[in-house]
Amino acid sequence: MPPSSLRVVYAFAREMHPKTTDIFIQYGTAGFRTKANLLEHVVYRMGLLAVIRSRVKNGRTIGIMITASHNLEPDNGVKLIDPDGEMLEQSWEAIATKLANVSDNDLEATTAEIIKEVNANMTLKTSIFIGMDTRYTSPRLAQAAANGVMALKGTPKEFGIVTTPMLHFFVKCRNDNTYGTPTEEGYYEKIVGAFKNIRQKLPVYGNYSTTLYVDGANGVGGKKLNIIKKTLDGELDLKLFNLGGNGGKLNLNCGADFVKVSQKPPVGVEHVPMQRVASLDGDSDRIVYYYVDDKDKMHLLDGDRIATLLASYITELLTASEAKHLKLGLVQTAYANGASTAYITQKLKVPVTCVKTGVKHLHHAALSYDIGVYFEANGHGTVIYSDNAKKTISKIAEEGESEQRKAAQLLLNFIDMTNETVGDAISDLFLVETVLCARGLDAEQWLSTYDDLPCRQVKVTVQDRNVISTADAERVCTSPEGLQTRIDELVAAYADGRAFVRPSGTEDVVRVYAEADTQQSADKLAAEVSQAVYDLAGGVGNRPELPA
Ligand code: NG1
Ligand code: ZN
Repeated sequence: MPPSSLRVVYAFAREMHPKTTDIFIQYGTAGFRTKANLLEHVVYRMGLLAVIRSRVKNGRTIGIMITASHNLEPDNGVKLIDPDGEMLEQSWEAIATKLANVSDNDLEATTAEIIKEVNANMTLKTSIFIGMDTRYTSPRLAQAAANGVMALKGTPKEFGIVTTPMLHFFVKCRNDNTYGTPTEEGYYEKIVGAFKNIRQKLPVYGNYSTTLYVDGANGVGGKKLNIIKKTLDGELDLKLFNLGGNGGKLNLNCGADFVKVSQKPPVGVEHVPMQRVASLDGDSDRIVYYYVDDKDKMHLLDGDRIATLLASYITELLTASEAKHLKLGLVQTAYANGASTAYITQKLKVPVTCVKTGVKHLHHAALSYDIGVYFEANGHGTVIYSDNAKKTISKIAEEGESEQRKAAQLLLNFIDMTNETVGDAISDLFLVETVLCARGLDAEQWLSTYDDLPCRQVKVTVQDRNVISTADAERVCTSPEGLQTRIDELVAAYADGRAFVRPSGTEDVVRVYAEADTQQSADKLAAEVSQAVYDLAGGVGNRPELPA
C-alpha cells in the first residue's frame, strides 16, 4: 500500500481518536495499561498494528483485547494476541510502543515506515478479533480498535464482553480449526464438555464435595460461569458471588489479586467455615482458591498450589498410561513460594525452570517440555502439551492395555479441558475440581501437601522505577549500586529468608517480595527491603515504616 492511501489513518486519528496527552506509554508485561482516559489513541493505533501484524503473518487472524485485568475500574488496557493465541511476539513490543507514542502529525509516516520495516503485504485480506472486559470504558475503546482496523482495510470482528482467555482461544481456533470452534459456544463445548465427560468417569468420593463458591471479582468471569452453571447437571454446584450487581465494584476488595496480595478473603462472599472458594480476577485469566477455617483464619491455595496439584495428577496419569518417557516440567517465577519449589523438585521429582515475571516468559519456557505446567503464584497459568505428547497419549488411548487406555483417555479429556493458549480461570477451575474429585480431597487436605513459607509482597513508589535492573530471572538486582548488597545483608538475618525487588511492568511502582520462617519475619524483612529501595532508588512520598 503506497503511503498516500494511508491518509485515512491520519484523518481517523485526528478527527476521532486524537492523541491528547504527551505522557509516554510502554507496551509492558501485559500490553498497554493506564488510566482509561489516556488510552483511546493508543487503542486506535493498536487496531492499525493488528492489521499490519496479521499481514506479516500471511493474513492469519490477530486478537485485540481491551482489559486492565485485576486493576481497578478507572484503568483500562489493550494487548495484542498472536495467531496461535499467544501473547504478542516480544520484538513487536518496541514497534507497538513507538506507534503508540508518535504525534498525530507523524502517525501516517510512522505507519508507512513500520509497514516497510516489517515487510507487510498490505494487499492481504485480514480479520481482527476484538474482545473487551466489563469496564464502562471498554465499549468506546473497542470501537477505537475497530476504527484502527478499518483504517487499514482490515475486517474487525467484535465478540463483545468475553474473558481474556476466551479471546485467545477464539484466535487460536480461527487459525487452526483442529483446536476448536472460534465462538463462545465452541469454547463451552470444548472445555465444559470435557469436564462433563471426565466427570462421568470419576465418581465423587472421599472428602470431595461438589459445592464450590466462586468470587467473580465483579468482572466477566462470574458472568460466564453463570451461563455455564445452568448446563452443569449436578457435576459441580456453583454458588456465585461478586457478579457485578448490587453496587459491587470491579476488583475492589475482591478477586484473585486482592485475595493473593492482601491474604484476606474478599468482601461479598458468604462466609461458611471450611468452604472451598475460587477467586477469579476481573478478566478471568487468574484464579486462586482459599478457605476460612473454624477459627476464622484464611488459608490460601495460590498458583503454586494449583501447579503442583495439576503436575502431580498428570504425572500419575502418565505413569498409569506408561507414557513415562514424556518429559513433564514446571515453570515458575521468583514469586513462587520457596516451599512449593522444594516440594516439586524433591517430592514430585519434577524439574523446575524459573523465569522472569510475565506469562509470555513462562509460556515460552514451558514449550521446551513435552508437557509444560506453568503458573505464576498469583494464579495465572495453564498446561501446554507438545504435538508429540498429544500423539503418544492418543495412541495409548486407542491401542494400550485396558488400564493404560483408561488413564490415557482421562488425560485426553484433561487436555481438552485445558485452554493451552494462556492462563484461564474457568479452564483452571475445572482442572482443579477434576483433580480434587479424582483424589477425594477437600481444601484442607489439598493444603496439607506442603507448608508454604510465610511471605509478603509490597510496593514502593520511586521517581523512576527503571533505575532498578535485575538479572537471573529477577532474583538479583544489578542496579542501583549497593542495593543487592544491602538486600543480602538484610536477608542473612532471617531463617529461611529470601527477598528480591523488581520494577512492575503494569504499575508505576517497584515490587518487593520477602519470605521467611514466620509471618512476622516476612513482614519485617519486606519492610526493611522497602526502606532500602526507598533510600537507594529514589523513593518518593512517605518512607516505608517498619512493623511495630
Ligand atoms: P507486574 O506489575 O509486572 O508485577 C503483574 C503480575 C504479573 C502478571 C502481570 C500481568 C505479580 C507480582 N505480577 O505484573 O505476574 O500477571 O501483572 O497481569 O503478580
Ligand atoms: Zn487478568
